[in-house]
Order: sequence, then C-alpha cells, then structure tokens
Amino acid sequence: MTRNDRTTPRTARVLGSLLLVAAAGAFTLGAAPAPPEGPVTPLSQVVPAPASVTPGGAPYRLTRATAVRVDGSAEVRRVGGYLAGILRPSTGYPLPLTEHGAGGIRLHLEKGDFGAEGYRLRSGPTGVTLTASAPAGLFHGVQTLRQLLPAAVEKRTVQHQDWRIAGGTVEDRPRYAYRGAMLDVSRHFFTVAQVERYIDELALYKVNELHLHLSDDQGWRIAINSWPRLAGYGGASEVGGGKGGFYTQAEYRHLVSYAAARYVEVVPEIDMPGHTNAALASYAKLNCDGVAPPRYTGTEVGFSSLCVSKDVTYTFVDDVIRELAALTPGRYLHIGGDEAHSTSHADYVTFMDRVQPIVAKYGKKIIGWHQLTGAHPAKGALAQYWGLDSTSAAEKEQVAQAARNGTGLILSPADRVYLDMKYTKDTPLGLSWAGLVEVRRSYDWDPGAYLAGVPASAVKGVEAPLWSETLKTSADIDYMAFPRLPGAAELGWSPAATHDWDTYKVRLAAQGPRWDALGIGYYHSPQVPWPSG
Ligand code: TNX
Repeated sequence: MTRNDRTTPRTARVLGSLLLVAAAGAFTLGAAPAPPEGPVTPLSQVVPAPASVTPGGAPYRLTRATAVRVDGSAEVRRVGGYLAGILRPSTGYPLPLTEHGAGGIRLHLEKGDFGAEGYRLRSGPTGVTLTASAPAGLFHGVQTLRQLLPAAVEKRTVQHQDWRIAGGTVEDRPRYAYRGAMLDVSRHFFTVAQVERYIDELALYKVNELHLHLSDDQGWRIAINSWPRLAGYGGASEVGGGKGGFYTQAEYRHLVSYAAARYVEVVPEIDMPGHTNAALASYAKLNCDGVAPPRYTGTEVGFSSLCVSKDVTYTFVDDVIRELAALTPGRYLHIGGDEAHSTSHADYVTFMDRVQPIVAKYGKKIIGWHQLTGAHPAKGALAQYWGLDSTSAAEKEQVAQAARNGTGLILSPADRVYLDMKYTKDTPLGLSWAGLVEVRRSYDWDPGAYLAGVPASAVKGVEAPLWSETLKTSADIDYMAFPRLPGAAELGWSPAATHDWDTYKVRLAAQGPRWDALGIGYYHSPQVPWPSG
C-alpha cells in the first residue's frame, strides 16, 4: 500500500462527514456551527490604560458579514486597510472597505475635542465606531480595538474563534505628545526588516517617536553622499567584529515612510562630538592630528572626539545635517552630546554653540542628551535625561534649571527605562551599569514628578532607549523590550490617575498570549501574573 492508497479513503471519509455536519448545520441553523463563546475582554484591559472607560451594553460580534466603513478621505481608507489587514488572516472574513451602509466597524473623522491623537471607541450590538479629529487618533483607536479582540486575532492563519468586542465607550488621548523608543543600530546593525518589525511593535502600544541612533564609535549607518566613506568604510564594522551595514538614503526614506504610515515619527541621531570613532576612522582630516584611527569593535565609551578647533569639522557637520534634514520630514534632529569624555568642557560648549545653529538652519528642532544642559541649549531644544536615582543632586539641578529656563525634557532614566539593562543578574543579554531593572521598577515612577524642581509643563514625554552592545537579532530586541516597553509606553500615554502597579500587572499579563500569537519572545517576569497554559 502506498501513502496515497492509505490516505485517500480516510480523506473521503472526513470530507463526507464534514458535508454531513454542514448539511445538518444548514438545515438546523442556516449557518456553520457557532464557535465556542469565550469571555469577552473587558474594555479596560488595554495597554496603555485608556483615559476613560465606560463599559455597558451588549458586545459587538465580528462576522463574515462585517464591513470596515471608512469616510471618504484616502488617509482614513488607509487606516481602515491597515485594520482589515490585521483582522483578515485570522478571522478569514473578507472585511471589505466601504463608504456605504450601516453598522460594522466604522472609522470616522469629525471636528471634536479629541486633540491630535485622541479617539473615541463606541461598541454595541450593531457595530463599533471609532471617532477622532485626525487620522492618528483613528490609528491609535485601531490599536485599542485590536487589543479588545482575542489574542488569536494576531495569528496569520484562520482561527475558529468567537470574535466579540465588549460593549461600551472608551475615550482616550495621550498624556504626553512625545512617546518614544530608541534603537541603537550602530553597536549592532539592524536591517530595514528588523527595524520595521520594531516599528510594528511600537505602534501596538501607541508609541509615536522612533529615535534611531545612527552613528557611534562602532559604526556609521546612514549613507551621506557628500562624505561617502562614512557609510562605505565607517559602516562596515560593529561590536564583536561583524560586517555591520548601513541604510542607503532610499532605505532610510522607506523606513521613514513605513513609520509615518503607523503615525511614528523618525528622530535621527548623529552623536557628536564624542562617540565618533567611525567617522574619525573614515576621514583622517577630521582628526586633530590628521591620523585616522582604526575602526572600533569594542564596547568602551568616551574615547573619541571630533576636532573642535578645525573648520573642516563644521563643514562635515553641516553636510551631514543638511543631507539628513532633507531625508527627514520629522521635526527633530538629535545631536547626541553624551559622554564626551575626550572633549574638554570649553571645547564641548564651543562645539555645541557652533552646531546648534546648523540644525536650526536646516529647519529642525534640536534634541540632545542631557549633557547639553551643561552648554547653552538653543531656544526650543529638548534635553533627553538619562540619569539615575543616584545621579548627583548637582547634575539633576543643572537639568532642572534648564527646564525652568525653557528647555523641554524627554525622560529616559537609565535605571527605569533603559531597555538594555538586565532584568535580573541571570538575564543572558544586556548590561547592568545602571542596575538591574525588573518590570515593576521600570513601570513604577511618575514622569510628571520625577525630577525635583522641574515644572510639569517642561516634561514633553518619555522615551525607552535600547542600546545594542549585546543585541544582534530581533529575538534579542524582543526579549529586552518585552515586557518593559509597554510600561514605558503607558507612562507616556496614560493619565497619572490610572497609574497603579497592581492593576497594570494584570493588564500586562493579558498581553502575553498576544505576544505569543505575534511570535514575540518575552521575559516571563515572576512579578507578572501571566495566564497559565
Ligand atoms: C550609555 S546613554 C550610553 C551609551 C551606551 C549605554 C549602554 C548614553 C547617552 N550613552 O553609549 O550604549 O549607556 O547602556
């Protein structure tokens, strides 16, 4: 007997009984048997916590007949297409986009008090309506809708499930306009596809800024046409001696538009005057002694500096910023400025005084690591604070004083939201210079009250940086980012009044099955009551 001989009769038998079941179903119910009813996710079980939730009424059930109803604008249609693209593979439903009819899932723009990113989600037996005054709000509402469906909705094959969304109303808008994540693509290079994957993960938690750390001692990652050796030579290295890599300008533009389609703004960083060995290795003339150092593949910091006294340094900076600004529709350009241990304080101030006007000349707002507050931060500049609880009072006060004088702050305290810090001493990846950062520690702080003497209005948001000295793959990124990234996202989005570890840990735990469905491997912190099974 061949395999076929054996399997054919069984297949026929199975098909026969399926036909019988279908016939019986058609006879008794007029449809296929209903999937088992599971519990419906409560409207409040969303990360980041919504600003306000009013549960009530019967749920909406997604069916083969559900349509995605969109307003006439191309952008709303695009958000509707994004939603349908998530729902179709797992539901197996056609979910057509239409401007007509009633009920179903409706995405609707109207003038209202939603702000730039807020939305309202209303769910009842006849349909779910998302309303916002801008497409970004609809997109964030789509992320909420996604989390209200069973985790299996994230799978890419058809799932036999009861697709219900609890009844009631969610009204939501962010606490902060800047909700960021940083990816260090310099210490290890990450491909366009790897960055896209991270952008998708950020979007699920309503993160709206992706800070790309594009240059450091170990590698220069963006093609600059006027200085081709930066990427061509300075890009061909990384920590540990791998081949590195860089983004062509077309690839970078693609990443920017991929992010923009998910309402994420790219913030490119060229770190200066320190963290510049890759540039110094590429062009001898950038060095004070005119001698190019070798490329660097270790993990020390603070040994490199651009030559502050040479004019060519500023020609270089002008060219790089001009090209990067032209590639970047976003508002910001990050100029680094951290750990310039090989630059004297006077040189650091001179350098920043010359470089900040260049950024302004090309129409971008400046972001710098908080050491910039030790120089003269330009009007409108933002400082990114990466200190620790144990940072000296004098350094904190320098930052607070700048904030009182009008410098906005992005908070990235390293012993809270540096996603590259180990969770425990046994975490196989990551560093521990800022301490061990378990999930609770990462979540349990208030950005509005974090730094003494800082006016609340000076805090523009929260960003979770992920440095990549020890990270090489998307699985590495996922393991360090999950489950801490959603906590940082919640600190940026949710009102302070919702902040509560005991309820957060339950909402966070409910995300676990979603990450499983998405193929995101995460740290199963014992602090979080993950569902069993
Ligand atoms: C500090 S934070 C750095 C980076 C390292 C990181 C590792 C900052 C502005 N500089 O150069 O990669 O620690 O955690």
